[in-house]
Amino acid sequence: MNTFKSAIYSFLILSVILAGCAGNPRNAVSETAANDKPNIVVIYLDDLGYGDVSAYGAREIHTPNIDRLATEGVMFTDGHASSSTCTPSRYALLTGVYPWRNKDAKILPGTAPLIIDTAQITLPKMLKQQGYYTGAVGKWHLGLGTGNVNWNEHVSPGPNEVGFDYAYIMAATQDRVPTVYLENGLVQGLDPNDPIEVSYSKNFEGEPTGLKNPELTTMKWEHGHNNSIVNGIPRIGFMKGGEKARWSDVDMADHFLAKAKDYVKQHKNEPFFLYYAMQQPHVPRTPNPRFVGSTNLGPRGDVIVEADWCVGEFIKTLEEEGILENTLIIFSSDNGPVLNDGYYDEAVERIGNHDQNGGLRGGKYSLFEAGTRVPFITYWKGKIEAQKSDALICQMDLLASLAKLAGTEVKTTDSQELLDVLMGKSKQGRKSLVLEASTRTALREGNWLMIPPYKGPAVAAHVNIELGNSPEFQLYNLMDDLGQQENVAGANPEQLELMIEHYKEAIGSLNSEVEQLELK
Ligand code: NG6
Ligand code: CA
Repeated sequence: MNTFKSAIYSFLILSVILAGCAGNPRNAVSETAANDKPNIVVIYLDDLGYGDVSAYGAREIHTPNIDRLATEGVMFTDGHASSSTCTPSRYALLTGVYPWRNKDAKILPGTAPLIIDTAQITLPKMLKQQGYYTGAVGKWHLGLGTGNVNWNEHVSPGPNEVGFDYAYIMAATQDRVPTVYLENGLVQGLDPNDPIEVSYSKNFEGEPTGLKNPELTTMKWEHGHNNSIVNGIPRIGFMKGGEKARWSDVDMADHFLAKAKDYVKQHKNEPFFLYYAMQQPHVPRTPNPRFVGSTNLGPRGDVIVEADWCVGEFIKTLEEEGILENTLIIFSSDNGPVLNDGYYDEAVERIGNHDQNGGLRGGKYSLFEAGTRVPFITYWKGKIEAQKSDALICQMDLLASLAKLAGTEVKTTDSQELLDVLMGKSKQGRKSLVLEASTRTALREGNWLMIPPYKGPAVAAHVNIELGNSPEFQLYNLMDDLGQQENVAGANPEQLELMIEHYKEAIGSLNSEVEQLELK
C-alpha cells in the first residue's frame, strides 16, 4: 500500500470512529468518566411491606425481578422510609429534610397546594445542577399549585418547579380525585368542552357517590372512599367532568411503565435521573387482567406481582438500550404494608400464610418497625457487589449520598452522606434516626428504639394495625427483639434517660405534638 492510500485508509478509519462517537456521546468518554455520572433511577412502591418481596422472605408472592436487584445488589435489612405514610416519606426522599419539620407534610387531599418550597434544594434539583436530565413518572402526592387549582389550565407549581425537567404524574393517590394524569402540569386528554371540577368538601349536584349509589360500584368501600365513583370505584373527594381524561385503573401500571421506558429511551445519551413512583400495592388494588390470580392472595398479591413484572420490563429496557451497567437503581417503598385500607378486596380474608410485615410489628401508619422498615435495595450491575447489609439507612439520605456520587456536596442537617453504604463498600450506616408516623415521632439509636408516650388508640381500628401509642415510654432492643414484643424501658432506666435526652435534642421545639407531651 502506498503512502497516499494508507493515509486515506487512516482517514476513513478515524472518520468511522469519530462518527460512532458522535452518535453516542457516552462512547467518547472513558468508562470511568462515564461512571462518574451514572444514571440514577429510584423505583418507589406504595405501601409495599418488608415481607412482601420473596428476597425478603415472602413465600406466597414471587417477585423474581425485584429479587434480582436484591440478590445481585445490596439488600438492606434495616433500610427505612422516613415516615409510615406516603406524603411525608416522599417529602423527605426528595428534599432530604425530616418530614416532621414541615407541618404540611402529612397525607394530603388531591387539592392540596405543593408542600415543597420551590427555593429549597431537592434531589432532582441537585442532580440537574450536576448535568442530569431529571424526570418523575407515577405517584406525586406532594401537592400541586398554591391552592384552588384550576385543573383545566396549566397546574403549577408542581414537580417541574422543584427540579424535574419532565413529570408524568397522578396528582395524589389512586383512591383520590382527580383521577387523571398530568404531563408537565397539563391534564392529559382533557376535552375543553368537558372541564374538570374537583372538591374535597362537597359533591357536585346530581353526581352519584359511593355512599348514595352503591349499585354503581364494582368495588365496595369499607371505610372512607365513598365519594365520587370513577370506573366503578368510589374515591376520596368529589369530581365532575373530564370524562375523556380519566385514567383506566387496570391499565395504570402499563401506562406508567410505558412512560418510564420512553423516558429512558429518550434520555439514554445523557446522564438522567428517574423517579419511577409506582402505585402498587396501594388501594384501590386493580391488577391488569393479565395478573388476576397470579397469587392466592387476591388483588393485593396480584398487584405486587404486576409491579414486579414492571420492574423486570423496566430493567429489560435499560439492558436493551445498553445502559444497565451505567445505571444505579434504588428500590424501596414509601411506607409499610396495610391489608384493609378502605375497600373490601379480600386482602385480609386471603392472607393465608403470607406475612406482609416480614415478622415486624405494626404496619402502615405505625411507629413500630413495620411502619418504616421497608425493602431497600441498591443495584448497579458490575459496580455493586452482591451482599446483605444491616446498616441503618433512610431514604432521606439519598440527597446527600447521591450528591457525592454526582460530584457535589449539599448542606443538609438531616440527610446523611452514606454513599459507601449505598454502594456496599461500608456497613457504617446511621447512628440514629428519628422515625415518624403522622405527627408522632420515635428515636432509633444503635439497636435501641424509644417511643415516647402518646395518647390515642393502641390499634387503628379499621386497618387493624398497632400504632405504637402507649401511656408509657417504650424501649425495644431490636438486636434481640426485632418483633418488638418486650418493652424493656423498666429494665434499662439509664438507656431510657439517655434516649429521652437525645430525643429532645433531635426534635427541638419543632414538633408541636411532642412539645405538648409531658416527658418525664
Ligand atoms: C387514608 C386513606 C387510605 C390511604 C391513605 C393514604 C381513608 C379512610 N383512608 O386517609 O385509604 O389513601 O390515606 O395512603 O380515607 S398513603 O400511602 O398515600 O399515605
Ligand atoms: Ca404509601
